[in-house]
Amino acid sequence: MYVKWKWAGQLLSVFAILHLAPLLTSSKEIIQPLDCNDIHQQDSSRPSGVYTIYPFGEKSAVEVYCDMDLEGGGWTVFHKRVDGSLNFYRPWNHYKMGFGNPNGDYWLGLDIVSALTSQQKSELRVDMRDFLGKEVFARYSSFKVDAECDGYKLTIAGFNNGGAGDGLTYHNGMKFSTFDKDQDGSSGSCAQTFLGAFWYNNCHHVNPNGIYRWGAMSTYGATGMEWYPWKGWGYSMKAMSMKFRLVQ
Ligand SMILES: [Ca+2]
Repeated sequence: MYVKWKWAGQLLSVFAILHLAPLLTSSKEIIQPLDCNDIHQQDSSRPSGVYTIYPFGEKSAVEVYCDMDLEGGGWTVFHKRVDGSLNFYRPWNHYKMGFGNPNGDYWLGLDIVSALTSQQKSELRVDMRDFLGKEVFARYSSFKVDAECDGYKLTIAGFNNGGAGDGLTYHNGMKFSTFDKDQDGSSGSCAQTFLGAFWYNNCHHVNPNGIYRWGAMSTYGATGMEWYPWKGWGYSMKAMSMKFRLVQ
């Protein structure tokens, strides 16, 4: 008798799993987040870390680092350099598609940044740290990156100083350039000269994708991960990150 009831119980369990599984899956699909702000809105107690977002719908899962601490959280981090372990001197296609690991050094990709900042009004925050542990930031109340057919043009406004100074207004309105795609405001190639990839003008006040150089170095000027208004062109940061968030 006992055995019979045990079988019946197992059959009931199988029945429940088979019939509930589609319901569980579909409820999951409904809450697929577009960006880190969506994740934060769903549950504001979630900590900073790596999450999955769906910037182009249900088949576009991508790993991203979300900052849930700064100024209330909800920031989608699209550029992060913490230890120099990753080479950022890369071609156009890498900057378009993204590279690295969001647990460490990485670049999310211009297609995603463009899609998310074009759909909704966004703000930008850039954080940086020197080798003595001092931290500063720059914030911009408006940040947009156009589509690839428009050269991923940068539009930025509303500077707010967190100690770093305004390094990005000089780059406003510029298209993105890499060593194999020159769209800068110089007769030469800024990406090749300064060993990075950015919205170069003629050429830069900041070089977040420059080479990792462990602080001050006078040779090969302006090729490091610099932020000129804070430390000049001869000092490469220990860490830097760039992040955006929906403006409510
Ligand atoms: Ca040029």
